[in-house]
Amino acid sequence: MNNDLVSLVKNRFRKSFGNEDILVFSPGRINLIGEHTDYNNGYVFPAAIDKGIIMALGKSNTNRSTIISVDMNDRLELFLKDLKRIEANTWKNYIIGVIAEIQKKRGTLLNFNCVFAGDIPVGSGLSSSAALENALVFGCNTLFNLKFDKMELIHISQKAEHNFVGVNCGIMDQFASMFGEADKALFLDCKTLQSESVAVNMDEFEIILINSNVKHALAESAYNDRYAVCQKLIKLLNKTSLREVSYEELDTIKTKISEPDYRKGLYVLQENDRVLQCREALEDNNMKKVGAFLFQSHKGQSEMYEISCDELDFLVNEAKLNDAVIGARMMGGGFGGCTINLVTKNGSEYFQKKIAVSYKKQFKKDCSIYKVKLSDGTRLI
Ligand code: GAF
Repeated sequence: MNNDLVSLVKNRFRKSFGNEDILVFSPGRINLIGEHTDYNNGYVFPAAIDKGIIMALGKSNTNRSTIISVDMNDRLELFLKDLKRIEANTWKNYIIGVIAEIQKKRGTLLNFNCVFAGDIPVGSGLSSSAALENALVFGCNTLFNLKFDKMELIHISQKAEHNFVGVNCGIMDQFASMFGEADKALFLDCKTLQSESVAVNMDEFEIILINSNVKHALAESAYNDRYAVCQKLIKLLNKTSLREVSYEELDTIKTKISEPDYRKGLYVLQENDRVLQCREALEDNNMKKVGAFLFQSHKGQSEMYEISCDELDFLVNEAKLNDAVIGARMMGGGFGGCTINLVTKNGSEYFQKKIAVSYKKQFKKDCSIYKVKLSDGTRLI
């Protein structure tokens, strides 16, 4: 927990509104493996991390609700009876979306004040958006005793993203942020929403995230394009999701679709298989094997699903050349953001120094490096 951030949020709330009623921490997430499989009803293997959003909330007697983002140095004044999406791409739509989706189920809320700040770099693939949605939905649920269970809360968060932000995201990010467990990764079947927490033995390894600091301007529309390709494939195959499709079935439409679309479908099928194999390897405590699946996953994402970029490919290739790294791949929606690296503790420092230098030399800009721990999910603090 970032105590400086907690103090910052508390102080800002007290300065603006008096004492807060509740304080929430909602984490970002990593994903070991299983990328772009969630909206295909497939398997994912994420974990919550020790970076996230701190949010203070309190009831208000005024005629509007005020939400302050400390990081953006910005505020939002809302009349809760009349909520509309804002046209511009802004953090405010996450807030408006969550409140609107709650109100669809529980009617207009009483007014409240809210102050939040985070230590997840925005657009880095660590899901600052799900952390924000979950912080707010969890906070309102507690503040107003709305009696949603956690599964309902994450569906509200996801709907906010679909209907107010305009991203057709799956459920992985909201699930991991809400249900995360310290030192564990969550194997999740996105079709049944059954999950199993698997201990990740980090005695010898560290999880190092390397942020390419690339933010693709069209990342959201490119994400939706991938979603659309998968929808097109299942329509042709007369299935409800790619989870229901076998390799043989996919081959039956090979001549009816473009080669890039075929490869994208094939990637999803293969990535689902990799998640299952990776879980076995993790349960056998065979970290080298886990790492090998990460490298394979990156190759699929880059060459088949086409969601990588030069900077991410460079970071993974450099990692592969370093003996201390047993696995690396790009992570999250893609087109920029972070790579995840499994690195031996002994060689980690040297690896970090070396890759920072080579990245700078190659792209004339800095990457950012974070060491993360697997953490518990959204909670009161
Ligand atoms: C983003 C989405 F929000 C997730 O639902 C998931 O699809 C991920 O990209 C890719 O695996 O983080």
